[in-house]
Amino acid sequence: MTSTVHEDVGSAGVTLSDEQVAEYHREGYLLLEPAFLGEALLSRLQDAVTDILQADGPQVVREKDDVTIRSVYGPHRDNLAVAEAARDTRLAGAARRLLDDVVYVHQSKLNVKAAFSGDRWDWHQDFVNWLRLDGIQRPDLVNVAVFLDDVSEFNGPLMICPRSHTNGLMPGRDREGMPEGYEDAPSWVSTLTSDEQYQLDPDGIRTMVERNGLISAKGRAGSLLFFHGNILHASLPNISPTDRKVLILVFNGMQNAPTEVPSPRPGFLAERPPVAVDSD
Ligand code: 6CS
Ligand code: FE
Repeated sequence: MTSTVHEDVGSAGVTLSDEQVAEYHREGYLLLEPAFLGEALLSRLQDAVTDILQADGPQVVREKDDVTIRSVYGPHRDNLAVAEAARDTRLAGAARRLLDDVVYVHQSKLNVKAAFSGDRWDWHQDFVNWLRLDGIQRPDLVNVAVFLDDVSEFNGPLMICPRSHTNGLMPGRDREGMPEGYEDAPSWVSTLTSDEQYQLDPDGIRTMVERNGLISAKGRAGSLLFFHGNILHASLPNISPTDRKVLILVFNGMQNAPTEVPSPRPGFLAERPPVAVDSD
Protein backbone atom coordinates (compact mmCIF):
# COMPACT_ATOMS: atom_id res chain seq x y z
CA MET A 1 0.00 0.00 0.00
CA THR A 2 1.80 3.20 -1.14
CA SER A 3 1.39 6.02 1.35
CA THR A 4 0.76 9.42 -0.20
CA VAL A 5 -0.14 11.25 2.97
CA HIS A 6 -2.89 13.79 2.37
CA GLU A 7 -1.92 16.94 4.29
CA ASP A 8 -5.40 18.07 5.26
CA VAL A 9 -4.83 21.62 6.47
CA GLY A 10 -8.35 21.55 7.85
CA SER A 11 -7.25 19.20 10.61
CA ALA A 12 -4.60 21.50 12.07
CA GLY A 13 -5.39 22.05 15.71
CA VAL A 14 -8.93 20.67 15.53
CA THR A 15 -9.69 18.96 18.80
CA LEU A 16 -12.52 18.41 21.27
CA SER A 17 -13.33 21.14 23.78
CA ASP A 18 -13.26 20.43 27.52
CA GLU A 19 -17.08 20.68 27.47
CA GLN A 20 -17.32 18.07 24.71
CA VAL A 21 -15.00 15.72 26.62
CA ALA A 22 -17.11 16.21 29.76
CA GLU A 23 -20.34 15.60 27.81
CA TYR A 24 -18.95 12.32 26.40
CA HIS A 25 -17.99 11.02 29.84
CA ARG A 26 -21.33 12.10 31.35
CA GLU A 27 -23.66 10.89 28.58
CA GLY A 28 -21.60 8.02 27.13
CA TYR A 29 -21.80 9.49 23.64
CA LEU A 30 -21.10 12.73 21.74
CA LEU A 31 -22.60 13.74 18.38
CA LEU A 32 -20.76 16.45 16.40
CA GLU A 33 -21.90 18.44 13.36
CA PRO A 34 -20.12 17.82 10.00
CA ALA A 35 -18.05 21.01 10.40
CA PHE A 36 -15.76 19.22 12.87
CA LEU A 37 -14.79 16.55 10.33
CA GLY A 38 -14.70 18.90 7.32
CA GLU A 39 -15.72 18.38 3.69
CA ALA A 40 -12.32 17.14 2.44
CA LEU A 41 -12.01 14.20 4.84
CA LEU A 42 -15.68 13.24 4.40
CA SER A 43 -15.43 13.08 0.61
CA ARG A 44 -12.18 11.10 0.81
CA LEU A 45 -13.97 8.51 2.96
CA GLN A 46 -17.09 8.53 0.77
CA ASP A 47 -14.87 8.00 -2.28
CA ALA A 48 -13.27 5.00 -0.53
CA VAL A 49 -16.61 3.15 -0.16
CA THR A 50 -16.59 1.60 -3.66
CA ASP A 51 -13.18 0.00 -3.01
CA ILE A 52 -14.15 -1.14 0.49
CA LEU A 53 -17.32 -2.80 -0.85
CA GLN A 54 -15.31 -4.65 -3.50
CA ALA A 55 -13.48 -6.56 -0.76
CA ASP A 56 -14.02 -10.26 -1.24
CA GLY A 57 -13.06 -12.35 1.76
CA PRO A 58 -13.99 -13.39 5.31
CA GLN A 59 -14.05 -9.75 6.41
CA VAL A 60 -17.29 -9.25 4.44
CA VAL A 61 -20.42 -10.15 6.42
CA ARG A 62 -23.68 -10.29 4.47
CA GLU A 63 -27.28 -10.04 5.67
CA LYS A 64 -29.44 -13.14 6.06
CA ASP A 65 -30.33 -12.88 2.33
CA ASP A 66 -26.66 -13.79 1.68
CA VAL A 67 -26.57 -11.02 -0.93
CA THR A 68 -26.74 -7.60 0.78
CA ILE A 69 -23.47 -6.55 2.40
CA ARG A 70 -24.05 -5.87 6.12
CA SER A 71 -20.49 -4.97 7.18
CA VAL A 72 -16.92 -4.97 5.90
CA TYR A 73 -14.43 -5.34 8.76
CA GLY A 74 -10.88 -4.03 8.93
CA PRO A 75 -10.78 -1.29 6.25
CA HIS A 76 -8.20 0.56 8.37
CA ARG A 77 -5.81 -2.28 7.47
CA ASP A 78 -6.02 -2.14 3.68
CA ASN A 79 -7.70 1.08 2.55
CA LEU A 80 -5.43 4.12 2.35
CA ALA A 81 -8.11 6.75 3.01
CA VAL A 82 -9.33 4.87 6.09
CA ALA A 83 -5.77 4.21 7.30
CA GLU A 84 -5.01 7.94 7.03
CA ALA A 85 -8.28 8.90 8.74
CA ALA A 86 -7.39 6.51 11.58
CA ARG A 87 -4.34 8.69 12.28
CA ASP A 88 -6.16 12.02 11.86
CA THR A 89 -6.25 14.33 14.85
CA ARG A 90 -10.03 14.73 14.48
CA LEU A 91 -10.50 10.97 15.02
CA ALA A 92 -7.43 9.45 16.72
CA GLY A 93 -6.58 12.72 18.46
CA ALA A 94 -10.13 13.00 19.80
CA ALA A 95 -10.06 9.34 20.92
CA ARG A 96 -6.77 9.96 22.69
CA ARG A 97 -8.34 12.83 24.64
CA LEU A 98 -11.42 10.79 25.52
CA LEU A 99 -9.39 7.75 26.64
CA ASP A 100 -6.55 9.79 28.14
CA ASP A 101 -4.09 7.26 26.70
CA VAL A 102 -2.08 6.56 23.60
CA VAL A 103 -4.55 4.78 21.30
CA TYR A 104 -4.62 2.05 18.68
CA VAL A 105 -7.37 0.80 16.39
CA HIS A 106 -8.91 -2.32 17.93
CA GLN A 107 -11.44 -2.80 15.13
CA SER A 108 -12.85 -0.93 12.14
CA LYS A 109 -15.90 -1.61 10.03
CA LEU A 110 -18.11 -0.14 7.36
CA ASN A 111 -21.69 -0.84 8.47
CA VAL A 112 -23.80 -0.40 5.35
CA LYS A 113 -27.41 -0.80 6.58
CA ALA A 114 -28.39 -0.85 2.92
CA ALA A 115 -31.53 0.77 1.53
CA PHE A 116 -34.64 -1.49 1.71
CA SER A 117 -32.66 -4.46 3.12
CA GLY A 118 -30.23 -3.43 5.86
CA ASP A 119 -31.21 -5.45 8.94
CA ARG A 120 -31.37 -4.48 12.60
CA TRP A 121 -28.74 -4.53 15.33
CA ASP A 122 -30.35 -5.99 18.48
CA TRP A 123 -29.97 -4.17 21.80
CA HIS A 124 -26.39 -4.68 22.97
CA GLN A 125 -23.28 -3.33 24.61
CA ASP A 126 -20.20 -3.67 22.41
CA PHE A 127 -17.80 -4.34 25.28
CA VAL A 128 -19.19 -7.80 26.14
CA ASN A 129 -17.65 -9.22 22.94
CA TRP A 130 -14.37 -7.37 23.35
CA LEU A 131 -14.04 -8.71 26.93
CA ARG A 132 -15.09 -12.32 26.33
CA LEU A 133 -13.62 -12.82 22.85
CA ASP A 134 -10.67 -10.45 22.74
CA GLY A 135 -9.60 -10.38 26.41
CA ILE A 136 -9.84 -6.59 26.74
CA GLN A 137 -10.31 -5.96 30.45
CA ARG A 138 -11.76 -2.43 30.68
CA PRO A 139 -14.79 -1.08 28.72
CA ASP A 140 -13.14 2.29 27.96
CA LEU A 141 -12.98 1.81 24.20
CA VAL A 142 -14.52 4.52 22.05
CA ASN A 143 -16.44 3.91 18.81
CA VAL A 144 -15.76 6.80 16.43
CA ALA A 145 -18.50 6.65 13.81
CA VAL A 146 -18.38 8.79 10.65
CA PHE A 147 -21.78 9.19 8.97
CA LEU A 148 -21.11 8.64 5.25
CA ASP A 149 -24.80 9.18 4.39
CA ASP A 150 -27.40 11.51 5.85
CA VAL A 151 -28.94 9.70 8.84
CA SER A 152 -32.61 10.45 9.52
CA GLU A 153 -35.42 8.81 11.47
CA PHE A 154 -36.24 6.85 8.31
CA ASN A 155 -33.04 4.90 7.47
CA GLY A 156 -32.19 3.14 10.74
CA PRO A 157 -30.29 5.56 13.00
CA LEU A 158 -28.46 4.25 16.05
CA MET A 159 -30.71 4.39 19.10
CA ILE A 160 -28.66 5.13 22.22
CA CYS A 161 -29.64 4.97 25.89
CA PRO A 162 -27.84 7.94 27.44
CA ARG A 163 -25.72 7.35 30.55
CA SER A 164 -26.10 3.55 30.29
CA HIS A 165 -22.31 3.12 30.13
CA THR A 166 -21.62 3.44 33.85
CA ASN A 167 -23.35 0.33 35.25
CA GLY A 168 -21.09 -2.37 33.85
CA LEU A 169 -22.37 -5.21 31.69
CA MET A 170 -26.13 -5.75 31.62
CA PRO A 171 -27.58 -9.19 32.37
CA GLY A 172 -28.35 -11.53 29.46
CA ARG A 173 -27.77 -14.99 28.08
CA ASP A 174 -26.05 -16.51 25.09
CA ARG A 175 -28.10 -17.63 22.10
CA GLU A 176 -27.78 -21.36 21.48
CA GLY A 177 -25.67 -22.07 18.37
CA MET A 178 -25.14 -19.93 15.30
CA PRO A 179 -27.76 -17.34 14.23
CA GLU A 180 -30.42 -18.41 11.74
CA GLY A 181 -29.11 -18.12 8.18
CA TYR A 182 -25.47 -18.39 9.32
CA GLU A 183 -25.46 -22.04 10.39
CA ASP A 184 -22.40 -22.80 8.22
CA ALA A 185 -20.53 -19.53 8.89
CA PRO A 186 -17.30 -19.39 10.91
CA SER A 187 -17.92 -19.12 14.68
CA TRP A 188 -16.69 -15.51 14.84
CA VAL A 189 -19.65 -14.41 12.67
CA SER A 190 -21.88 -15.19 15.66
CA THR A 191 -21.47 -11.71 17.20
CA LEU A 192 -21.81 -9.79 13.93
CA THR A 193 -25.37 -10.45 12.76
CA SER A 194 -28.81 -8.97 13.46
CA ASP A 195 -29.44 -11.63 16.15
CA GLU A 196 -26.97 -10.77 18.92
CA GLN A 197 -25.11 -13.73 20.39
CA TYR A 198 -25.42 -12.28 23.91
CA GLN A 199 -29.14 -11.49 24.23
CA LEU A 200 -29.78 -8.86 26.92
CA ASP A 201 -32.64 -9.51 29.37
CA PRO A 202 -35.66 -7.42 28.28
CA ASP A 203 -36.31 -6.36 31.89
CA GLY A 204 -32.83 -4.86 32.12
CA ILE A 205 -33.33 -2.97 28.86
CA ARG A 206 -36.76 -1.72 29.94
CA THR A 207 -35.47 -0.50 33.32
CA MET A 208 -32.51 1.31 31.75
CA VAL A 209 -34.63 2.97 29.05
CA GLU A 210 -37.41 3.95 31.48
CA ARG A 211 -34.77 5.61 33.66
CA ASN A 212 -32.58 7.25 31.01
CA GLY A 213 -34.71 7.48 27.89
CA LEU A 214 -33.45 7.05 24.32
CA ILE A 215 -31.89 9.31 21.71
CA SER A 216 -31.71 8.73 17.99
CA ALA A 217 -28.31 9.67 16.53
CA LYS A 218 -29.39 11.58 13.42
CA GLY A 219 -27.27 13.96 11.37
CA ARG A 220 -26.08 14.94 7.92
CA ALA A 221 -23.25 13.06 6.21
CA GLY A 222 -20.01 14.09 7.89
CA SER A 223 -21.51 14.01 11.38
CA LEU A 224 -19.27 12.30 13.92
CA LEU A 225 -20.66 10.07 16.69
CA PHE A 226 -18.43 8.98 19.57
CA PHE A 227 -19.92 6.28 21.80
CA HIS A 228 -18.59 4.30 24.78
CA GLY A 229 -17.95 0.54 24.69
CA ASN A 230 -20.55 -0.06 27.42
CA ILE A 231 -23.36 2.15 26.07
CA LEU A 232 -26.65 0.37 25.41
CA HIS A 233 -27.62 0.82 21.75
CA ALA A 234 -29.47 -0.77 18.84
CA SER A 235 -30.81 0.12 15.40
CA LEU A 236 -33.89 -0.85 13.39
CA PRO A 237 -33.96 -2.38 9.91
CA ASN A 238 -33.69 0.12 7.06
CA ILE A 239 -36.73 -0.08 4.75
CA SER A 240 -36.11 3.42 3.39
CA PRO A 241 -34.76 4.01 -0.14
CA THR A 242 -31.47 5.45 1.21
CA ASP A 243 -28.41 3.62 2.59
CA ARG A 244 -27.22 4.45 6.10
CA LYS A 245 -23.49 3.83 5.66
CA VAL A 246 -21.38 4.48 8.78
CA LEU A 247 -17.63 3.95 9.07
CA ILE A 248 -16.71 3.02 12.63
CA LEU A 249 -13.17 3.09 14.03
CA VAL A 250 -12.97 1.50 17.49
CA PHE A 251 -10.08 3.03 19.42
CA ASN A 252 -8.67 1.43 22.56
CA GLY A 253 -5.97 2.64 24.94
CA MET A 254 -2.57 0.96 24.84
CA GLN A 255 -2.87 0.46 28.61
CA ASN A 256 -6.03 -1.62 27.97
CA ALA A 257 -4.51 -3.87 25.33
CA PRO A 258 -5.98 -7.34 24.70
CA THR A 259 -4.78 -10.13 27.00
CA GLU A 260 -4.19 -13.71 25.87
CA VAL A 261 -7.33 -15.64 24.89
CA PRO A 262 -7.71 -19.35 23.99
CA SER A 263 -8.72 -18.69 20.37
CA PRO A 264 -7.95 -15.16 19.16
CA ARG A 265 -10.35 -13.74 16.58
CA PRO A 266 -9.04 -12.86 13.09
CA GLY A 267 -7.00 -9.65 12.91
CA PHE A 268 -9.70 -7.87 10.88
CA LEU A 269 -11.97 -8.19 13.95
CA ALA A 270 -9.45 -7.64 16.73
CA GLU A 271 -5.99 -6.16 16.13
CA ARG A 272 -3.30 -8.05 18.00
CA PRO A 273 -0.68 -6.99 18.95
CA PRO A 274 -1.84 -3.35 19.22
CA VAL A 275 0.13 -0.77 17.19
CA ALA A 276 -0.07 2.71 18.71
CA VAL A 277 -1.37 5.50 16.49
CA ASP A 278 0.95 8.52 16.59
CA SER A 279 -1.59 11.30 16.69
CA ASP A 280 -1.11 14.69 18.27
O1 6CS B 1 -18.20 -8.72 18.03
C1 6CS B 1 -17.86 -7.59 17.74
O2 6CS B 1 -16.69 -7.19 17.84
C2 6CS B 1 -18.89 -6.65 17.14
N1 6CS B 1 -20.22 -6.99 17.56
C3 6CS B 1 -21.11 -6.08 17.94
C4 6CS B 1 -22.53 -6.44 18.13
N2 6CS B 1 -20.76 -4.83 18.23
C5 6CS B 1 -19.34 -4.61 18.49
C6 6CS B 1 -18.52 -5.23 17.43
O3 6CS B 1 -18.61 -4.51 16.25
FE1 FE C 1 -22.60 -2.01 18.63
